[in-house]
Amino acid sequence: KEYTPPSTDLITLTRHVLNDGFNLARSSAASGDLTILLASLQTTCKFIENNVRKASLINLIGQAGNQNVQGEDQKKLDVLSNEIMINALRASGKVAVLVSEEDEEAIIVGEKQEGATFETERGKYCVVFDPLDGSSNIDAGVNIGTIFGIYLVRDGSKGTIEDVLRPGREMVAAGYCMYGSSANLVLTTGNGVNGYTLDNGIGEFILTHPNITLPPRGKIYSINEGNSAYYHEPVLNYLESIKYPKGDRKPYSARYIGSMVADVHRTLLYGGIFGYPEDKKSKSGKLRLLYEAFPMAFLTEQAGGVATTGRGRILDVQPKQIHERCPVFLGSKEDVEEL
Ligand code: AHM
Ligand code: MG
Repeated sequence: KEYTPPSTDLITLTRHVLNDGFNLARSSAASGDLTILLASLQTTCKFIENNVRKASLINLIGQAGNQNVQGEDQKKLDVLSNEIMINALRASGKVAVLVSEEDEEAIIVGEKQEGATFETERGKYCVVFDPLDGSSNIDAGVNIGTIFGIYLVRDGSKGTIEDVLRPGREMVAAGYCMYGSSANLVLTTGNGVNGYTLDNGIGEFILTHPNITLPPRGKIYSINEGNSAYYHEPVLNYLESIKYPKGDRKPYSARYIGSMVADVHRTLLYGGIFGYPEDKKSKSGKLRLLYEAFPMAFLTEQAGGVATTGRGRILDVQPKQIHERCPVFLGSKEDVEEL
């Protein structure tokens, strides 16, 4: 058999952002700043990944003993991941506003924080993030992930909450890192979607999934059907139509992990439809608009798919509050249009 040597010309995430295939035109700022910010986000993902892998060994499994702003019990890994992100992003000097799922208030960088001995330099980006999504899956070792979206502060603004209360279509970049059998960082800066896999040996994210494109139609549906008793009729009718199709179409397969990052990752790669609808119990669904729905909708559209609330384009929703929720359906164009 012929020997195929491993590549000696690796495209790392940083190299890719600096040189290849990236159009940073959507951010009118110098691209160098965004590159530094993305480098800082990469480091946080590696740091979190390292803790996720060791969690069972170093007593990081289980509850932290407090509740977050959504009234949910925080896990130790939630709290740790949040601190990792806030510290790294503040230290980057490139951010003005941070919004985390785990913190009730937005953090305005540059204001002296309680207990801090110095003021952090304020940059021109705002980062909205869920440091560790899919917390209910942590203790079972199922895939979890970090989700982030990035805005540029508005012209003339020094960084206020208004800079993040903007429709998702104004984001300049968005992505997630999935901690699964490998760590995969998937990113868009408004010019398509690329996926990178962490090579733990050299500590770099390597381009492994260039130009991720959703197939126009899939064969998988991903929704928590256990909530059917609460679903509104259009959603129930849609589910019926894919489980008992007419003509020669085959029924769809069900796949639901309960970690948005993992369910969306699979949807981006294999196609199909993912949904967390509004229902009779949860009037706006469960997922958060700013740091769950917007980044995933941005990625989906950039990969050629569609992302809707069921009433309109997710990226056009005007947020009123940083932690508000939003119904989500996203995936292959034909599937979502059919829904
Ligand atoms: P979390 O931010 O508290 O982890 O909740 C968000 C998660 C998503 O990852 C996932 O899509 C959804 O909750 C699953 O919810 P459910 O268990 O109701 O199906
Ligand atoms: Mg979460």
